[in-house]
Amino acid sequence: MNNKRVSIIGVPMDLGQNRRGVDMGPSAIRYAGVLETLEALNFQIEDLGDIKISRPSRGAEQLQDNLRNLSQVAEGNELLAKQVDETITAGRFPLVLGGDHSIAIGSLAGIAKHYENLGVIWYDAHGDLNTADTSPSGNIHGMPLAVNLGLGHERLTNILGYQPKIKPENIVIIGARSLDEGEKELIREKGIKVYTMHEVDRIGMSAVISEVIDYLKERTDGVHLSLDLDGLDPGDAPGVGTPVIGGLSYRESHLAMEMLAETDMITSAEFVEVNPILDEKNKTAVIAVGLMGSLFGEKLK
Ligand code: 6HN
Ligand code: MN
Ligand code: MN
Ligand code: MN
Repeated sequence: MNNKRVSIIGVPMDLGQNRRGVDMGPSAIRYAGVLETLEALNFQIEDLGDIKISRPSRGAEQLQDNLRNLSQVAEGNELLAKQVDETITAGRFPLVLGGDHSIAIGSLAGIAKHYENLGVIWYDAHGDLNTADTSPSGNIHGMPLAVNLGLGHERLTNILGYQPKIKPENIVIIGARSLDEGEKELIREKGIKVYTMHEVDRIGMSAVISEVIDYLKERTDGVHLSLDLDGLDPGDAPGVGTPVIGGLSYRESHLAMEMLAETDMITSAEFVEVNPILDEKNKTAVIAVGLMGSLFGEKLK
């Protein structure tokens, strides 16, 4: 990692889905030692604390137009976008800790304005490419990648006043094994590059990441890593709200992070969906911190 100055931003967001507890993700990840790990690697760390997320009032209608908690999710993401934007303007690397994956709406809004061609690595069991029209759940954490392509409700797509945030050809999804029909259609229509579990099984993580690096290197001027812990197999990372069997192992994920570290191409990152209530003794947060260590250049693991 070229940038030695890192700002940690916690986002205790659990309103993009139905299961409570993922709002405690940032504390669990701090408790698992993120600051100590990165400081030991000689990064200069600043912890900006947590973004304020407002709660919906009790009994209020939360699902409007198939978008659960739209206004709270939009408001939280507006605050996050500003914080991330300021961090990059100050020349620092934003490391965002979730929270559910709806927070990728705010982080990418803050990041993408600083690049002509931002690349995005979406490490996830899911595509997160639904809109209110295709979503089976109404959960906004299943929509952030579509939102960043400019598809979806204006309150979400237009954060910081511009859209789209990213181009479809600059996205690579890794680890997908649970895609909804509407998402598959969008992937075909937009030509989004996807390495499903099938490709990982077939050619191995080493070849997948080499291809991803070559692909993004020639077309992007910065790369954001959006890592959903449910990309990993629930045997390794049980503390997630939407687990899908047959996922990436800790070893494969660790290798992916190491190979990315060697390229110095990652310019921002977020680790999301750690849910301590569903976890086993903070295992998933510990794994998240282990992966961050590898991404930031920890050797001999
Ligand atoms: N995530 N595709 C399903 C939905 O409800 O749209 C699951 C989404 C999961 C989202 O894990 O970030
Ligand atoms: Mn996700
Ligand atoms: Mn997921
Ligand atoms: Mn290793």
